[in-house]
Amino acid sequence: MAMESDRKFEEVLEELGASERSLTEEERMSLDERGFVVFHDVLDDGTLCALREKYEELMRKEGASAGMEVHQEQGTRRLSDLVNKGEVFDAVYLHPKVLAAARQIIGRPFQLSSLNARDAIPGEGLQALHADWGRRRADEPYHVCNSIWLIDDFTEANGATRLVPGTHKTGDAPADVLADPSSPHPDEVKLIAPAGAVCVFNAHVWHGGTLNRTDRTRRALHAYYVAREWPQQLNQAEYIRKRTYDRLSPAARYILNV
Ligand SMILES: O=C(O)CCC(=O)C(=O)O
Repeated sequence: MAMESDRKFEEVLEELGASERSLTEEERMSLDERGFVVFHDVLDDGTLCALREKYEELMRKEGASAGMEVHQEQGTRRLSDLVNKGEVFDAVYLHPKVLAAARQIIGRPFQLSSLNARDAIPGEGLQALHADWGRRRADEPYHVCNSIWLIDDFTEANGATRLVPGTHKTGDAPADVLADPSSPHPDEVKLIAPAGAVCVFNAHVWHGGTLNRTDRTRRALHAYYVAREWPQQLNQAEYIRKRTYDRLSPAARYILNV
């Protein structure tokens, strides 16, 4: 018999439009086998424009403290706690297809862990391959799912994220098994797609930002989810602002765990 918490979770997803039918068989298979899937044209031009404007407005407003609620990183601009920084972000972390993919990966009730932004500035951005979780035993379920929302085109040259397909199944942390996790990996693939696409990935997959060799920045949002029994990257209940809480539906509040 389904537990009460599972039933509630299923109701919430249904209410937010995420159901069995949200993903094709091929998309489900890609998530299981490769560990990621790319959805194209998720953001229309108007939304992209609004997101870019808000992104730059927040960068101007927050200056040197931008990103500090979660993480600041040399050579990048980062923003955190976007749940509370604009209604335009609601449709990102509550997107039905993304929630359906997170369900497929995590397989049990989950919550938003954090909603952040990252862009690699020209000449910067190379990250070591990493997973967003430590080592995982073979009998452990997957705990985390991440999604990268392309606010600019991701190209071969501008610091597109690399992912190593299938590595979620190894349970290994790249730093433990690779001589140099910053070097190119023979099996890595780059996320090359136009702005408006979203890559949802099993966050146990080895991945990382690459070097931006262009003269323009490369912006992305990261909506990150974690199984409900684990702490969030940003404690949403601690950070939630009244005006955010008031505009959200009970289902959205459930995803935030507020
Ligand atoms: O922005 C990217 O390309 C990936 C970022 C990432 O994996 C991280 O910051 O942990």
